[in-house]
Amino acid sequence: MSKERDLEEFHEKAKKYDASQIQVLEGLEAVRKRPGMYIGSTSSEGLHHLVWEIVDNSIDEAMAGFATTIEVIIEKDNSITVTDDGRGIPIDIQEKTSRPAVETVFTVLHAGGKFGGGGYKVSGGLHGVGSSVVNALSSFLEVIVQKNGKRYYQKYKRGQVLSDLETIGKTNLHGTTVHFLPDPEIFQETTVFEYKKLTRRIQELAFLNRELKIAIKDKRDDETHSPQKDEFHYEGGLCSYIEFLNNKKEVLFEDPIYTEGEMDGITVEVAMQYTTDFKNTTLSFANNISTHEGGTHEQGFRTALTRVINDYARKQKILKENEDNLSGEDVREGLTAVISIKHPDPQFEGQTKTKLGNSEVSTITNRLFSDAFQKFLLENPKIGKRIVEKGILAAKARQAAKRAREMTRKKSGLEIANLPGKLADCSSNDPEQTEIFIVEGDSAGGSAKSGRNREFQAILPIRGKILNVEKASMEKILANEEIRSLFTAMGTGFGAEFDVSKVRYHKLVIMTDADVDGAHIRTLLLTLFYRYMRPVVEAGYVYIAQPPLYGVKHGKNITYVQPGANAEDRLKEIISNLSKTPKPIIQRYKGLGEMDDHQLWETTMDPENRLMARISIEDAERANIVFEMLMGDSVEPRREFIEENAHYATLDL
Ligand code: TSJ
Repeated sequence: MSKERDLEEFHEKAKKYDASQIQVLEGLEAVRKRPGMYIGSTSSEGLHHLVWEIVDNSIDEAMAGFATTIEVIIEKDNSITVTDDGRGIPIDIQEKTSRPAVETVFTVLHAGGKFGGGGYKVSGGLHGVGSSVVNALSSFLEVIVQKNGKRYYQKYKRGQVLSDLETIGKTNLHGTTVHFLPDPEIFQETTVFEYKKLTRRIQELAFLNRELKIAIKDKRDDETHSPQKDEFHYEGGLCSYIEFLNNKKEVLFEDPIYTEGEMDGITVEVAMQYTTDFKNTTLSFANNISTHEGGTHEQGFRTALTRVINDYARKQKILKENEDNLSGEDVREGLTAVISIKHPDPQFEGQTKTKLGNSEVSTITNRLFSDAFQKFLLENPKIGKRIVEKGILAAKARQAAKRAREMTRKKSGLEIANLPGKLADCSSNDPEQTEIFIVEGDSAGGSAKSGRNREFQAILPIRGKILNVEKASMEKILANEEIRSLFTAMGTGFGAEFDVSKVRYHKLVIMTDADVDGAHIRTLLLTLFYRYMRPVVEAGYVYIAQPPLYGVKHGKNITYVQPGANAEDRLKEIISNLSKTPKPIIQRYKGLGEMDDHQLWETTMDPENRLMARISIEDAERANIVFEMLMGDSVEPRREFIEENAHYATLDL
């Protein structure tokens, strides 16, 4: 069975994660002294957290393919019982401790990595403090393991072993049962569980793991509680989740679009469906943990969604040549999507540690989803058309709203006064029409200023030298006057206040020389955008100007050779088509400074003739990697690296 082979393969891979499996042994006393350190708080939140610490282990067993059924019971006394039908926690005596493995699970604080190893783990990042913490914070905890034809039992009190592991009978069943009572000495605010709160997450787990059957039972029967139970099993998995979320909403097409794929040991699942309303609901998960703050999986999905829809709209000619691409926001209007990835080593970042950080995930999600979605659109042209038309409608509404706002908010004197002195702004203040060129060097900046169309093109010269300090740290770069000017000119604010909707130009064009230093400055700027203006990159607002490589002068005429594939062949062809007299003069442009203002306009800035490369989030991400490399110590690989990586896909605009 391929599932088993996959698992075997995975175990091999998992061995490489040895470093993360280092166990820090510490007494459970520490946990009782500072419970907040281990479970966040001792309020109702922390109390419920105990349940997830236990349930997560059963989920891990299910994700590994060994358990299918989990039951959670709130007992009459507000103790909790969790049961699964997995392999049962190992009971064999460990060499290191001379104790049964199961005892170690409950009595030794495991920091990072987990006993048993391998498999995708819920506990991979956010949790990971585990069952011993629950044990330490419980008045009592009992475990029953069923395996090898026997039933084993052990009990603990506030983390201390009460009796050795014992055999309490025979059985053909297999699985683990844990029963614990949270210690009121620790949970002084409340020890009462909320059925609803537990049920919400249990249902979510059922949506995320379609093989899983998970039940919850409330046995309490008092003034405030009556017995009740629920059972969840969704064979439709994420599609069932979408249907649940879109219940009561009008949908654009019947069945949710679903894709599932695997790459480099990372599995990616996406389900989505459009509704006729305006809201976008995107839920994302990594190893069953909700990633509220988003992250690389959402990023990869969004980029792919926007690109695939625009490509499709162009190919099908639903979007005309003279019309702009649909923005990310446009194509997400009315979208309900659930993204769920499983990763052997998820990295959680952000303020609440609910943002997925693994950079490789954005490319993988992008690729897997792109391929599947592209295929879907080709096979379902009616739905494809409906999706594109919905996006076009969203774009029109957005433009109309913007025009209305522009009417009431004309450029005020104050705004101009606040703009940086170096900036030669344009006269239009419609961001959809306007462009800002960031130009390397004052002399090229001068040519650009006099060559531009001042109606819609703004110029901000950047002094290359200041930036071109090898090993300049991001802090230094941010302290740079001209970089700050750039943020001011963009109008988006900075850091936490960053607001992409305030952007003053929808095209931000980096114009640097076609040499190593130029590539370097470009890398720095792209890194800067990637880290601090990411939404601007995601929206597809960042471009790289493509000045010509050659000019062939023949009498009064100049023919230019644009960069791209076969540039040299194209040069030869131009020359061979010219008469010998006067003799053609070939000029190779190394810097922008070699062109006068008119040439710069004609070749590089005029929307009618120019070639620009639009920067995708992946391009910017690559620049970020190059930048990291630049921060390294040796100089030569650094230079080589810049030269090798300074290629970007070109696109006719
Ligand atoms: F962690 C815990 F003790 F709190 C707990 C663990 C609680 C509950 C309700 C279930 C579990 C649990 C653990 N369910 N299934 C497992 N599986 C293992 O620990 C296990 C079994 C076999 C092997 C093996 O390699 O043979 C490895 C593992 C990790």
